[in-house]
Amino acid sequence: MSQQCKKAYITTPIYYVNDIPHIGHAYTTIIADTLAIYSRMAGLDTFFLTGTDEHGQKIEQAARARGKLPKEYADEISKRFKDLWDEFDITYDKFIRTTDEEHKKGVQVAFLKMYEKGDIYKDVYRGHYCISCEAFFTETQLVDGEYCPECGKPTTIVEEESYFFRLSKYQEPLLKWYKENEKCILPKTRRNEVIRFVEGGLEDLSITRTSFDWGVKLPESLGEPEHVMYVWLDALMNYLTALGYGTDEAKIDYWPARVHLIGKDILRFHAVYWPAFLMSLEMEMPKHIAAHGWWTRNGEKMSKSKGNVVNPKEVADAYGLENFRYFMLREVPFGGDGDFSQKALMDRINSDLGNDLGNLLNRVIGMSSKYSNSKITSENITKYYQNELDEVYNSIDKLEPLLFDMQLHRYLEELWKPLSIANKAIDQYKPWELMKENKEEEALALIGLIANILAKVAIMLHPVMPKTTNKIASSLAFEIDSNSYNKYIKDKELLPQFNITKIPPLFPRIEEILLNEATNTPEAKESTKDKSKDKEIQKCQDEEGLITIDQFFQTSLKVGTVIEAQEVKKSKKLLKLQVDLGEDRPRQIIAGIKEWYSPEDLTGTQVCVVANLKPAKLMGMVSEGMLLAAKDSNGLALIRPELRKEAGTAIG
Ligand code: ME8
Repeated sequence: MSQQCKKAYITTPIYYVNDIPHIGHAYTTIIADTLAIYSRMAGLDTFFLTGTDEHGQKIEQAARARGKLPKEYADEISKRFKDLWDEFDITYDKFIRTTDEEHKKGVQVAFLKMYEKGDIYKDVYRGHYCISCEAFFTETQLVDGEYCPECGKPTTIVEEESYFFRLSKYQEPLLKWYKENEKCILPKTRRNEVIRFVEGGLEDLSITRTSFDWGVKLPESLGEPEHVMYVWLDALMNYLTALGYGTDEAKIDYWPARVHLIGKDILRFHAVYWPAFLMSLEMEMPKHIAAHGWWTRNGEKMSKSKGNVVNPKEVADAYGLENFRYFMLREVPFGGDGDFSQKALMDRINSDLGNDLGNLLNRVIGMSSKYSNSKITSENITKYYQNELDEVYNSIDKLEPLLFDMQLHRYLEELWKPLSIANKAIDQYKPWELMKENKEEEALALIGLIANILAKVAIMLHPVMPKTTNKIASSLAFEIDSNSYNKYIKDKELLPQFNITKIPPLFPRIEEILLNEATNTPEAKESTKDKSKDKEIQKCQDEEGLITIDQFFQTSLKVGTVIEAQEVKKSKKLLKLQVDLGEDRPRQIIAGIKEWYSPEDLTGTQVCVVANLKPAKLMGMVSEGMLLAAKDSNGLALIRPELRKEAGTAIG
């Protein structure tokens, strides 16, 4: 996205209403929202579109399965999406539904235009259709002659009269477009994939169906009441109809889109069909089609039937919406897949947000109140700390291109450098010592430097964490808007003299995982009951021998102090231990270590204990834990902490 363009039209996919929103939908929407907030702050005339995709066989079937009419069902689920985005303060300018009358009219206008141009013709479609992906496949594309190559579900054989779009005609123009526009598809690796796919040859695309009727009808003038439009033609057109294409074109100037944000699953539709439709309609090409990767759970694709769907609202409620936004954008390189882990989320909050950002603000608040009556001045910063300031600008200048190239994780990584410069400067110059040495001017300039760094970081972090950064700004007595963006980022001005206000800590430390595994929909919880999830985890372990970090942290490992050890009579192997784990009473642990340790060897020493095992009975005695040990051909050795640690200290 370049700055020369004054308009920024940003879109998410329109989501199918066959399923309620999950973390993947939230991810796309949050990225788009971040770009939209940034664009507005940077003074671009921004239009941010999201919505729901409501037609097609999949939705018709989903409605029928619930005994509902398609529209009634679509109304319900579409509202769930809209309500969630409203609750998440998503700053969309329009929420489009493909059942909107203007949309349907716009699609018909486009169909007629392509038809009159000779790009649409009538024939018979014979082939395979995947209802789940709403996509056609040739015999050779299928897996084992029957299954969808995208989702693995069985396809159905379709033979029906259909209108076709001359996709083959656009093969060369498409290749030309990809080759001449290096950034038309982001990340670039995806562009290469698309080029290879198109070079493999494009067949004309069936764009109407007659075997069901939940879709946009063909234009009346064609006299084909039996036909409804292919759901992807209908859906893709939303990007134009939302601007009034074919009806009231007041907003059409927002076209071309600056960026269509999508998941990698729907790249072919956006990077092949959509530009071909646009060429046929003689509309400009979008600037970027940006495809992000896939969020998984324990390495598996999320799906209701597997019971592993992460509910974004539950995560946001537990960990804070803006923390969740930060995590999603920071954790995974754009385009790559990411496994959702609460441990990783917790670490980002405690470390990046709490330690690096929150503590810095606390330090400024504390130091300014102690040394300067909460007054900040930027007066002498350049005199003492020009180098630090230069380094800060060096990072800040790199940010905008990273954002508009969708390198959001790198954007945040780079944005954290000024924070580290600030934290380092405090440790290096030690304002408390400067004060002792009567170098007050230098000390206050340092506090001013830190406040200015925080202000600049807050502005650039604002699109990701709008409310949190507003709180930082209000503590530093300024407001985040286009004005301050221009002043403090573009023009590199420093803050004027002002008073700092103390605010409560922004990122209270999170000590334990806040959601149990039931971050699921009620349906998913149902399916968890039948142990399908356990089976999936088991499968993941069996196939790859790997576990996720969340699985690891399900095991509670603790340091224990052996306060008593006895032999178990009549047993060659067992010792009975009383182990202090820092709890209100010691645990009894029956351990098979008699061959290698005597009771005297153990009393008073420390061991590592699996502390959350179900108690088991060994020779009639309850054992409330297990010791960690390593055994090879030379015998067994207990695993112990290198240095003495308090009984009950967690290991991990
Ligand atoms: O495809 N990880 O709608 P859809 C990351 N209606 N992103 C995910 C995800 C995951 N696990 N699951 C879903 C459709 N997404 C069509 C789009 S547009 C003209 C029509 C996100 O409800 C991702 O952006 O299946 C993906 O592209 C989109 O949701 C698919 O949503």
